[in-house]
Amino acid sequence: MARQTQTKSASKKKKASKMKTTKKKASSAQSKKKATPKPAPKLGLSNELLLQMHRLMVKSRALEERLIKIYKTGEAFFWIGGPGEEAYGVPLGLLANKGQGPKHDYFHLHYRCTPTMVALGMPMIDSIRLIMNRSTDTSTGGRNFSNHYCYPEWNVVPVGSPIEVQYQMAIGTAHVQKRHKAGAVTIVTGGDAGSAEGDFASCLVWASRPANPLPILITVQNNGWGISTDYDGQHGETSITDRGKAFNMRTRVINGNDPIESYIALQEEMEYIRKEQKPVLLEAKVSRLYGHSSASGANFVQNEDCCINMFEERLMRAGLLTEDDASQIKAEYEAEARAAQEQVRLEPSPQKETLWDHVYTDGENGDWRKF
Ligand SMILES: Cc1ncc(C[n+]2csc(CCOP(=O)(O)OP(=O)(O)O)c2C)c(N)n1
Ligand SMILES: [Mg+2]
Repeated sequence: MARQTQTKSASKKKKASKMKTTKKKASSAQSKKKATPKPAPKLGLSNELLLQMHRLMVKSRALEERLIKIYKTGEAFFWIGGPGEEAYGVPLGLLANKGQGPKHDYFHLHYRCTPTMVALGMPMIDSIRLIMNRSTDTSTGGRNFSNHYCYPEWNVVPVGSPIEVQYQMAIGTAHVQKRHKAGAVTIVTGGDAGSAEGDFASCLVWASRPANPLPILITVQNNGWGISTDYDGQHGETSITDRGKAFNMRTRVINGNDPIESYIALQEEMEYIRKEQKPVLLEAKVSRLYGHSSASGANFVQNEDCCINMFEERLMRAGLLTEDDASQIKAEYEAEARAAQEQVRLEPSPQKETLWDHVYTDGENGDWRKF
């Protein structure tokens, strides 16, 4: 009996101490939870990323507006660029696997991709050297238009002036990447009007062959215009991406004026391409904030949506940015762009001796006079 009582009381004690331990565990878990509160991201992405994207968007806009001023004051012959496409172009640059060679992503860009280049890390002065045609311009040696970038170290192949040829060329790097099996993708960008050209159709055909589909992100930045011809009069298809459906290709239309939607969509589509090694056709609806180019005046267009203004309003409502922060960031980048222009003014123009550098025919410098 005594033994029984002892056993009972021992088991009671054990139970009690077990309960205590469980309670202790629960309360320590609670206190741990309290010690490291994880605020849910207010706008779907981390606050750091949102503020990083905002800064890069403002930087890209400040650079483009400086390029326009350089043109308007007669210090450049021509301007074309991407103000209005920051909310789409910046996420595209941030999400890339940057580097040289087929194990990294390839970029076949067009002339509205300053936001992507800024997100990749291009210094402002590079773009200013290009538009001011200085020999220090690393993209073209001072011999091409603004926004015609070339960065072999980041797989940014030279931007061409004939529109859409990049869609055909992109097939080549996508083929190589597929063979390397490193999960890298080829990214090709262009405009809505240009999608009428044969190169675009060829790209859809070659990207989607069932025997060898390619890891390629085919994008169209649809601003509703081809110089002065509007979209509605030219396109029988409702969306440009509808054309991808005929090739059983994964397609997506996004609001390219929304950096959060753009980032999330691009991340999902790039992950799909890396994993499945198949193409995606993506259309981003964007604004054209300064018209086509300097050929159409390069003046601010009042009735277009401005992605930076809209993003700043959201960041302010979420308590992530104040008006003072926004004007300070803008002033900082405007000053950087102005200082870069002042430096570039002192740099030399290309000389006649270098005219045929990097031009090759049959392995020789291609002086057309000697053909
Ligand atoms: C092969 C070729 N045809 C015509 C032109 C002249 N051109 C330059 S830009 C442009 C409009 C392109 O519009 P879109 O593709 O929508 O791009 P956006 O300029 O609107 O971004 C045209 C026709 C050219 N550069 N190359
Ligand atoms: Mg267009």
